[in-house]
Amino acid sequence: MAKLKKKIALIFGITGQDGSYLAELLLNKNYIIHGVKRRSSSANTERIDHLFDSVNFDNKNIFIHYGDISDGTSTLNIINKIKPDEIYNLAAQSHVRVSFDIPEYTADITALGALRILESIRILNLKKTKYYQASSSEMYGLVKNKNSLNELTPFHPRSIYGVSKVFAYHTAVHYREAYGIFASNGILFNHESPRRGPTFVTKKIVQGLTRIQKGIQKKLTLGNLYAIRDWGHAKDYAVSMWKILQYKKPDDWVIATNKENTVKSFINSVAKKLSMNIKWKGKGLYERGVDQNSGKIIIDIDKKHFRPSEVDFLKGNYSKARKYLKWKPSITTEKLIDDMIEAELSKFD
Ligand code: NAP
Ligand code: G4F
Repeated sequence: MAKLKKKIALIFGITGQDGSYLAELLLNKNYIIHGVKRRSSSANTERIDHLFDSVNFDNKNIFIHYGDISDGTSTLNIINKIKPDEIYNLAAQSHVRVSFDIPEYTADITALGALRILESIRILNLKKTKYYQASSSEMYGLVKNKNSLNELTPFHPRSIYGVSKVFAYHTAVHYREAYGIFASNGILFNHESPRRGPTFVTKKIVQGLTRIQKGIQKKLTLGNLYAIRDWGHAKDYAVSMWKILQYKKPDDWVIATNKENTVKSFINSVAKKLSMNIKWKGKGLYERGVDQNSGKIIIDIDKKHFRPSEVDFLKGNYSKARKYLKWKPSITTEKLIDDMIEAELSKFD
């Protein structure tokens, strides 16, 4: 019997949270993976180092290339060399708060980076290459009606990160319509994991409270405690990315859990699991979380962590993905928190 040709995937953003889970998934599906890594002064490959372990993964199936999506020539050259079956564009300046400090850079990477990849596919006339765009619930921004958001809800971004993601979203739709490229958007709501970057709120909370419990940190300083988010697990969301590119036609898909939590309720859940009893006092910038066991203030607020314009509410309706992609989240927020706490505690073993 003829051997089936292995599929080739190219992942921009392979060193990030999602890139690492996606690479694991695709290696297990017998893909050949190419990942693009930008140059940095330290290795910055902690999330993918285990993939080169020849016992668990066949390390002949994964290759890393230096590149940067701010550099159109290198992007085109990599795509030309590999001619992948699937391109996953997960690369971005992905921190919303930081996008207020470096708006031009954020737009260059998060918006124009997507354009550079899609232009490369067009110029190289790669008819069979499918493109996945990591779109974001941050595109919804100012939500008027606090119902679950779906593929038809209008966008009103509240940061240059959100504006850039809207550009990249429409660029993918445009290349689909104008040039017939298989370009799909996954509109992913917040997803977290033990591999989440340390300045995103869930990881900051889990890491901070764990360290406070272990006596190596005194206080956790946060911003807006009342934003509502729909938090899923990155491992589940990597599966959705792959399913989106296996669907019979390119399309746009909301991926979410359809559950809502405030930042404060997330803190309370983490604290409870760590057997910490936090009592809340004060309001606004003077709100404090007091540890009932020690009587000490362990959480306070600093206005530097607020954004000039906030996204107050995000909850996603993933019915379309459930119906057509047969995708649904398998990991609850509670289990996500357990996973994140376990990973933090294991650092003390
Ligand atoms: P992440 O951990 O911040 O990873 C971003 C990746 O992009 C990293 O590998 C990063 O490389 C790479 N990157 C940044 N600038 C680059 C450049 N100029 N050229 C090439 N690569 C570059 O983000 P994530 O949470 O995995 O998210 C993946 C994607 O989904 C992002 O596009 C994000 O905006 C989007 N998204 C995320 C969520 C979420 O809740 N996590 C929700 C919706 C959409 P370094 O490792 O060198 O920094
Ligand atoms: O964890 P966050 O920084 O995530 P945010 O802004 O929702 O963005 C994440 O999800 C998007 C999907 O909707 C992605 F596209 C994006 O790439 C990123 O992964 O903040 C969550 C909420 C915000 O309302 C923020 O104001 O937590 C609030 N918050 C309160 N204190 C804080 C803090 N956020 C951070 N990062 N740090 C704080 O101290």
